[in-house]
Amino acid sequence: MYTQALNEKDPNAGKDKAEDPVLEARFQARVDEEMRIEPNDWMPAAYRRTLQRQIAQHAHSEVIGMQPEGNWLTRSPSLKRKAILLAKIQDEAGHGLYLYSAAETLGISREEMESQLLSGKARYSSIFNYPTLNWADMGAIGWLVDGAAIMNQIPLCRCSYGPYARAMVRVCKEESFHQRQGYDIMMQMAKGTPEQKAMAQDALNRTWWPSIMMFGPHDSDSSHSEQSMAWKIKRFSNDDLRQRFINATVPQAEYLGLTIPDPDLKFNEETGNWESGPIDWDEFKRVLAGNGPCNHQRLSTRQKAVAEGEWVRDAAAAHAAKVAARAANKEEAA
Ligand code: FAQ
Repeated sequence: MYTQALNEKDPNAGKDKAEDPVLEARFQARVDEEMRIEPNDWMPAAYRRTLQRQIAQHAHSEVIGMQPEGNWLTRSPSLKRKAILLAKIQDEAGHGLYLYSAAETLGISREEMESQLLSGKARYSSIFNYPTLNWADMGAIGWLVDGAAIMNQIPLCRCSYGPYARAMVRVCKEESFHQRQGYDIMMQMAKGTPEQKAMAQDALNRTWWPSIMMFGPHDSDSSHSEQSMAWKIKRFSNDDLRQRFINATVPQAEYLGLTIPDPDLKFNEETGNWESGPIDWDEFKRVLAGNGPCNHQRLSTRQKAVAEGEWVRDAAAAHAAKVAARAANKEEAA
């Protein structure tokens, strides 16, 4: 998947001295010329750290993000819906693996990332700390959460770091299917019985603001945006992408006949933007600090799954060792 085998090692790689002005200028010039940075290239230590953090956070989000949907697998309303949901959740596991692999090319091991997640030290997207209370939540997650993810991740296909950018191409294609299946659920519910429509509205009411927060703090409070944009890790600011998402989503809610739970939402004729009311950043900070409605549950479920899967990993490793030993014996005998 990655081309580092073809990418000859830069003799300066590994000597990540951010203070080396010559190497740093050469690096920035490559970024400015839209050339991709590959694992064997020299890069500033802070660039490496930023990507390790962002990609790991992204991978953890995919992995933890399976839980709110897994909650509905056994209660899907039909076999077809169950098969679709199962496929979506499997895609998310795949995205997690892709992303952990991309982060590993930056010199951090998967074990280290996993232990950061399990210890509660690593972040994952705030959206996944909310409960999924009715079936329409599966629709709202696909429509809004995957919709926000696509808005954020399409520009990441042009991220300056090659392995992350390439991983994003497939991820975005799959997110696009996820978004459409979510909107399809919403359409069926919103055009269904009054009770179904009420469930769809309830799911929208609960998912709207957390999905708006997925884009991160306002630009003025975003600690990483300016540098990440200069490095072309990010192509658009948090507020820009949030605005694009709101503009795309408001007409979709109208088509469903649902109301966005923002009494201050208004269309600005001059800018062509749907302007949102104030975002509750105190809630965002609470969730980031580990005090959202499901933080504890989501982390402990993951910790339990890792602990309970230990014997499977041990058995697989023992089997692989036996196969390797047998092959080595055969080679010796021949
Ligand atoms: N939640 O300076 P910024 C998905 C943190 S995948 C938690 O603006 P940055 C698929 C940020 O890390 C969803 N933490 O940071 C799916 C930083 O932390 P620090 C995940 C957040 O990195 C669908 C601090 O706040 N997507 O949904 C959040 O430049 C359905 C300061 O913020 C990605 O990760 C947040 N919402 O921009 C799966 C995409 N926002 O350094 C299952 C890649 C910010 O203080 C079901 N990531 N923080 O520890 C990104 O594009 C960026 O990392 C941003 C944040 C835009 C999220």
